[in-house]
Amino acid sequence: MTEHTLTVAGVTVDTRHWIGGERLASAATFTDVSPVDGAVIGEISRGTPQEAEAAVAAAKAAFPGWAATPRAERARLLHAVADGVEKRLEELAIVETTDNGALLRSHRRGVMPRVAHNFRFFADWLLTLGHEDFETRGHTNHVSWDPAGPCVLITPWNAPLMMASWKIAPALAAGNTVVLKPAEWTPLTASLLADIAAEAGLPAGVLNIVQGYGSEVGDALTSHPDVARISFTGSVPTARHIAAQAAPQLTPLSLELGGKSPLLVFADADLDLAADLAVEQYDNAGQVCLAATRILVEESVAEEFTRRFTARAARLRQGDPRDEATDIGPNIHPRQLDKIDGFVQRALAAGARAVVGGHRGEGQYYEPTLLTDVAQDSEIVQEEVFGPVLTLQTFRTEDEAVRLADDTRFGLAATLATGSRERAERVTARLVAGTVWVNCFFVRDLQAPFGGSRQSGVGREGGTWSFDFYCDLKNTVTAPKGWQDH
Ligand code: TXE
Repeated sequence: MTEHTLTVAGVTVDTRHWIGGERLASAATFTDVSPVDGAVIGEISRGTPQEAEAAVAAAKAAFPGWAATPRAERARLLHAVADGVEKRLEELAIVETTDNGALLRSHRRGVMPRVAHNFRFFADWLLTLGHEDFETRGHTNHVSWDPAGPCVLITPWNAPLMMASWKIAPALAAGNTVVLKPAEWTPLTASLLADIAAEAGLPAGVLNIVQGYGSEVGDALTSHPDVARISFTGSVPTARHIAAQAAPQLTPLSLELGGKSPLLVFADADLDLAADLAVEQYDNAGQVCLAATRILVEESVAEEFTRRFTARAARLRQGDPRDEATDIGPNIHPRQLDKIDGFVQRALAAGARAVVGGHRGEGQYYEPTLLTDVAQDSEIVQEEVFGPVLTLQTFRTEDEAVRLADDTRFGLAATLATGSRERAERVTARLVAGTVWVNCFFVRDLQAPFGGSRQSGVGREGGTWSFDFYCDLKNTVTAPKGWQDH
């Protein structure tokens, strides 16, 4: 360990920013704490507006060179980043688990392979990105995808490297340069990614990372006139603030925000599958924007569904996320835990009944919880808890199910459990949601659009939609004749 590094499970992590291909330390630091056991991991450079400014300047300086780099070369470098992620997969997995408390087994087998895949996917897509030509009155209209410029990417703590790669890969593939601001609760894997990118040969200034608090470095990034795009994943209030900062420059925004998604269980469903889908919503201790946290069950099967759900919930093992046998780890921060418990205790005081859980666990753990006897307009049904807390309501008709499912200010996702294809098609067509899962959950092809409606977000990413966002589309109209050269 040196003054500017720390060690997590034998892995050395640089605690400084990564700007213009160099490490840069701030005068001040903030303390990174592990949610696994509350232990201090170390001190991280606490960015200032000056460092944010330096990062944007580095991204701006690197932009012309990177934008002019042939696509095949950009794709090769992104594949080299993916190679580095795969080579250091075990290290990334243990560091991420220590930093954010999500399960090591998920990081090893699901999340980190997906991080590498994000880089490969957008590298390959770049090579297929075509040009389109139209003709009008003999004039060709040639549509091209130009890189937009420096992009600011702001990521949350619930899936730190996953979210970072989901934004960095398409932004860089499109020929943009990037300033990443990771969440202050989970700064570590972004720093490892800087090492990986440098080893892969990514030119200096193409990827820059500023650590620190959103409230301290955020405005300098999001109000900067040289920033061409802002992509943000996080909370609705922060999104509103960022949108206001970006408004004077009219900087295009991609916002992926919270959710309060429903799981609709119809009487014709396979109830074992429905119960499996319901307990799956406790994944990552409920800190998943897509989680179907409102279970809506047809009244005639509610009792049987609840019986099967509680049996499964009782078998869940809560504990150290580094242990392969653990199903539910800790929540990210004492502040989040207070927030979760506040929601639950207010709901109980308002007359809700805890079918499962309803309390804090040891340390930074919250018991998996299922609340019933909740009103549709109550806080617990309307607000995102972001913890292992589900509600259960019943319905009698399909109309009622759709009405309850749709009655929030969010529109991120919905999950249906039904044995009827016709019903699935009917209900899906009526729901407002960016993603609908039918008898499954969480599976998603990267070619498909991802994002939310209403206050769950603005815009879609994935496949061609990512390139739509990270590119300036240009139409060049050329006259049929008049050339002087030969
Ligand atoms: O989010 P913030 P918080 C929801 C979830 C959670 C709640 C609060 O309901 O309980 O948000 O979490 C950066 N300018 N989600 O407070 O503040 C911040 O540093 C620029 C859902 O952690 O939105 C971090 O990098 N950036 C969600 C990022 O924004 C700013 C994931 C997210 O933090 C900033 C996370 C500013 N002024 C929380 N202020 C999802 N959609 O998955 C903060 N940030």
